[in-house]
Amino acid sequence: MSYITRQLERIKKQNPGELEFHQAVGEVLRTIEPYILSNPIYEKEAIIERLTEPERQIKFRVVWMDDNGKVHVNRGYRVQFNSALGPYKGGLRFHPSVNMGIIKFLSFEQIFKNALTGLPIGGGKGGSDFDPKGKSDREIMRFCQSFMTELYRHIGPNTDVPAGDIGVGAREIGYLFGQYKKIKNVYEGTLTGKNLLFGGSLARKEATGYGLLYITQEMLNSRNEDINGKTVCISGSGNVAIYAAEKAIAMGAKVLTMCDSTGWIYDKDGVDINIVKKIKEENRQRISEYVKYRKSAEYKDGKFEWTVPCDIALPCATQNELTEIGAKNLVNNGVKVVAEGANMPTTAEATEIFKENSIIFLPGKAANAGGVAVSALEMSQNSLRVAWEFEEVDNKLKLIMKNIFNQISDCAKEYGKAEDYVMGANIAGFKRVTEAMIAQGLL
Ligand code: NDP
Ligand code: 2IT
Repeated sequence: MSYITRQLERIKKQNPGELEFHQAVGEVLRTIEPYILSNPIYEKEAIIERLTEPERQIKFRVVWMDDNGKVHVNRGYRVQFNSALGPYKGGLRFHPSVNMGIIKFLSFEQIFKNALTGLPIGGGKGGSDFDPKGKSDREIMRFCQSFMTELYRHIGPNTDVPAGDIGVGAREIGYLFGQYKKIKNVYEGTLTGKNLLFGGSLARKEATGYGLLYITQEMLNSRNEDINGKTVCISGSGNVAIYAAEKAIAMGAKVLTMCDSTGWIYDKDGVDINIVKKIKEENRQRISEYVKYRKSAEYKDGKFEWTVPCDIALPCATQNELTEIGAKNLVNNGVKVVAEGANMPTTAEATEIFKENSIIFLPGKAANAGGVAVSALEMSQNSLRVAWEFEEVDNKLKLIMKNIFNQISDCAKEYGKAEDYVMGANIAGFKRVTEAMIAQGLL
């Protein structure tokens, strides 16, 4: 049995029931297996054992009271996975599906993603099984305050810097920041994605979606192609999806679909992103509202299965949303590119279908790294006590996404499969992190 097979079996045994974590580790280790096996130093240094064991896992009780005086208890999590390259860095997710396996998979992915940005950030992730849907502003505030009343002791600008993810945006970050400041009596950038009034960075809100389009354009450039004139299907209608759509439209593409967890819209004339922003960002409504504003659009209840023909597919909602069914629909309809805005949105089976059909596939840990990259730029601005202009941050983001594409593409070429960006991203991220780990000794 190879070193990798033994490790994968151990990981399953030692982390029972953590399916998404098994999946994320399996995907990384299998794609880089030949590379690891041809470099005996990794086994000698027990690198896989160390890389797959979080430095620290925190799990805590969060008690809060709703507007009717009823008391609720939720679980809070923070997984501080790897600090070889910098303070733990990664978002907080508030969603009823959250459990330790999901936070561990996200945190594990974050290690490699953050390494690819080239910026000094380690990997971490946290969250809660709290469901923000249907809660009042005050309830959200009380939950965030209670969550931070435990989390504050584990984080800090040089230790661990959380940010947003599903269910956590600028409003939640504001409440979390306020409570952190009150308890610690320090005004410091220990969270990113903040309001511009208290240390937030211009272009952070847009960064993940914009970055996704920058790297997609970079990849198309390398093939003498362009986004201009292409059709794009997007899933999700949250932070990542909205700014991916905005940038795709600005680059001359036509966005045909968006969705949420209740249903999806198809606008044959192209999605009007200002309507989506109004519905989602301002009114916090369901995507079904969209058809009230646009005659060219239709709404369908239920899961979006990528049935609308397009050149480029951008899954931007959640993990394992793009299954075999969706992959077959995309392939049959002639999709050319799939780029992941969400974290691990494509199942292993669906990824295989894209591979078999030579569909260009940009994995999330490279393609959605723009968000965390601008978070790292927010940390820099906070340390310097400066605020850069939008254009300056946006230009840095473009450069970072270009560098990421070059790294994963060069790495894919070097290890023999020029178009295999999954392998390219995994090897490039792995090399950076493990080199730092080895240089820092046995930890
Ligand atoms: P948001 O909460 O802003 O939006 C999430 C979107 O996905 C909503 O439209 C939501 O619909 C939909 N969604 C969530 N869960 C499900 C589900 N189980 N089934 C169907 N639809 C679902 O989150 P973000 O846009 O920030 O995050 C989206 C993805 O991008 C996640 O995978 C996240 O980890 C990843 N990501 C986010 C980054 C960021 O900077 N925010 C950076 C890099 C990656 P509904 O409202 O109905 O729940
Ligand atoms: O998955 C991710 O990269 C994020 N949710 C953003 C993390 C961050 O620290 O900005």
